[in-house]
Amino acid sequence: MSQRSLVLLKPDSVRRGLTGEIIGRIERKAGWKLVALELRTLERSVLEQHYGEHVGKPFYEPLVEFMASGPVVAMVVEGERVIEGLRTLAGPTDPIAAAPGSIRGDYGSIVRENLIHASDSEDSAEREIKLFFPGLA
Ligand code: RTP
Ligand code: MG
Repeated sequence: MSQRSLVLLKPDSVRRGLTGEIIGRIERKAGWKLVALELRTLERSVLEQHYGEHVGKPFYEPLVEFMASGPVVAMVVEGERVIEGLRTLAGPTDPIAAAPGSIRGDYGSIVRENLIHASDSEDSAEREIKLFFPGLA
């Protein structure tokens, strides 16, 4: 089942020079490919839509501030079961709970600065791809 997922390499990934390493892991997954990729500093309005489900939570404001603090790499990845696969590759939200071998498990220690976002469902993927790459066929 071929799917598409929206991935953001968060500002900590870009600042720490980890984007090549992370993109490489994604590209090496058999049958997955990049169909869009851009380095972009996100407007608050885009982040408010992207993280709308978290409005009102205590971590919301610092999260939006962090995500706007520098450029991110936004991309769309296409391939077999890519939504579940990218969540597995990323590891759980808390990098300390994430297994070594996962991106968050290998490189993170702070919940907010957990390196990568990947769509969590087909509905989220559709909404997020429209938000970040409205022109993508
Ligand atoms: P994401 O949406 O970024 O892919 O991450 P996720 O699904 O694994 O986690 P989610 O629950 O959607 O939370 C979104 C992002 O908010 C930050 N966060 N901070 N307690 C905290 O300080 C806290 N909880 C969440 C993380 O950056 C998380 O990825
Ligand atoms: Mg999420």
